[in-house]
Amino acid sequence: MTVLEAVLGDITKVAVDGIVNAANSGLLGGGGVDGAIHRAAGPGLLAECRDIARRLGGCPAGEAVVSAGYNLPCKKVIHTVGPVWRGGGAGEPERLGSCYRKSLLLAREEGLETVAFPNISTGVYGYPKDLAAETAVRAVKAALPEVPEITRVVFVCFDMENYRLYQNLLENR
Ligand code: AR6
Repeated sequence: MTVLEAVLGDITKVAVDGIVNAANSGLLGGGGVDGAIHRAAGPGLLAECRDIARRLGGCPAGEAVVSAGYNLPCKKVIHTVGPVWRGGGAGEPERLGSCYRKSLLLAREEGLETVAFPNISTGVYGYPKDLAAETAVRAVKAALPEVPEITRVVFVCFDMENYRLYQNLLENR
C-alpha cells in the first residue's frame, strides 16, 4: 500500500526519487518553489528546461514534463504547470487534479518509487489552499491504482496552514 504523508519543509531537501516543480508554461524558471528548485539544482536544470521548452513549445496547465535532478538529492524533477485561480469556474479543479495525476504517471514511467509534491498553484497562482489540498489528495488517491510501483507520496508544505490542511485530510483517508 502506498504511504501518503504531509511534511513541513523545503522540497529541495526531501529524500525521494523525484520531486515535482510548480512551474509555469514557459519552463524557464520563476519565483517560489520553482526558484528554489532551480537554485538548488544549479544551471544544468535551466539548460535542460530550455531544451524541453524548445522541443515541446512549453508545457500547458495540467500537463507535466521530466528532467534530471542535477545537484538536487533526487534523481528526477517533474515539472508541472498548475492553473491560475480565476474563481473556480474555469476548469481549475480539473487542471489541478491533472497536474497530480500526470506527474504520478510520469514518475512511474521514469521508474521512480517515491515522489514529493509542493502545494501546486497555492502561491503566486492564488488557488485557495483548502480547495487545492482537497483536490490534490483526491487526485493522488484516484491515481494510485494506475501507479502501483509508487510506494510513497509526500506532500511538502511550506507553511503551517497547508501542513494542517494536509494532516487533516490524510488522517481521514
Ligand atoms: N519547498 C516547498 N514549497 C515551497 C517552497 C519550497 N522551497 N517555496 C515555496 N513553496 P508558488 P504556484 C510553496 O508560488 O502558485 C513560479 O514563479 C509556496 O509556499 O511557488 O504554482 C512559477 O514559475 C506555495 O505553497 O507556485 C510560476 O510562474 C507553493 O509552494 C508560478 O510561480 C506554490 O507556490 C507558479 O505559481
